[in-house]
Amino acid sequence: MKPQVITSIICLVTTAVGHGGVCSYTIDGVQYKGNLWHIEGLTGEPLPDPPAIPSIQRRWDYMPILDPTSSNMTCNYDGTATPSSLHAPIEAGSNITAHWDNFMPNVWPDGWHHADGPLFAYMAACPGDSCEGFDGSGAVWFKINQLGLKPDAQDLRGPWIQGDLLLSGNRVPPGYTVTIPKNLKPGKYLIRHEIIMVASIPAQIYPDCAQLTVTGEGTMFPDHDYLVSFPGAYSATDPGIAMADWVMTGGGSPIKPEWKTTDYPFPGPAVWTGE
Ligand SMILES: *[C@@H]1O[C@H](CO)[C@@H](O)[C@H](O)[C@H]1NC(C)=O
Ligand SMILES: *[C@@H]1O[C@H](CO)[C@@H](O)[C@H](O)[C@H]1NC(C)=O
Ligand SMILES: [Cu+2]
Repeated sequence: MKPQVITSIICLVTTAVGHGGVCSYTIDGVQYKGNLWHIEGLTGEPLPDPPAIPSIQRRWDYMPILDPTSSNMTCNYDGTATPSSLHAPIEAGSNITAHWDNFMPNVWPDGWHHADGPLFAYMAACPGDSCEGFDGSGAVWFKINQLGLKPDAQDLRGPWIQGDLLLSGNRVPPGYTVTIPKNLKPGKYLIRHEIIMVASIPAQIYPDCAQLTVTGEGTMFPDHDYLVSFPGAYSATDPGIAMADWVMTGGGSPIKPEWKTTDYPFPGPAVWTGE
């Protein structure tokens, strides 16, 4: 009996550590702190709200979203801007890097724990001249980037580019770098980074939003074919989301015939490049 008890405790802890989100961003060499906001502690005890720090990031909870139609899909939970919310300046055509980490980056010695599944970046134009108060609802989101398998993958079991976010030993989480489409018209935007961890059923979804001021000479904006809502863009039965029984092949069922491909069916709309 004893070994089993120990195993399940380790599993619990591993599961908690394995959750997390985007803890910081880098734009043009400037690092922006994230806005992680715990609603409960390690043993599930409720925690008081921490003092709100001015941040470009919407506050978020580390628990994964297990239902792709949940209201938490927009900008995580609870997705509100901090009282002195900031917008990070970024020129269209330049890069932003999102650094994922575990849910207590100051406590646990290593970072993002998942390796299987895609990475996405979406944007939404904020009405007016601030994103503060904009909740990201409606068909406002367009996809600017998506990453799936690594070039050496033989089938949908991976390896996935998500695995490159894994961190061992040092405290600078490697990031996911995307380029703001260079023809995108200037304005205030939310950027929504997202990891889907497909190695369990239901899949674990980790979105996080941040506020940007996009500058530059762009004049373009995606037409409605590219615009989706969150929740709304995905369903739990999307073939790129409901995948777990094959990923668990390590100890589980054999690979399904439909996963013998390197053509991963990305959920959501086509990528808008503005070209
Ligand atoms: C949203 O996320 C929070 C924190 O993880 C959770 O307590 C809440 O139940 C979620 N809401 C929905 C509608 O799933
Ligand atoms: C911007 O990101 C792209 C894609 O990751 C990369 O190829 C390019 O080298 C980056 N540019 C700069 C200036 O870092
Ligand atoms: Cu996790």
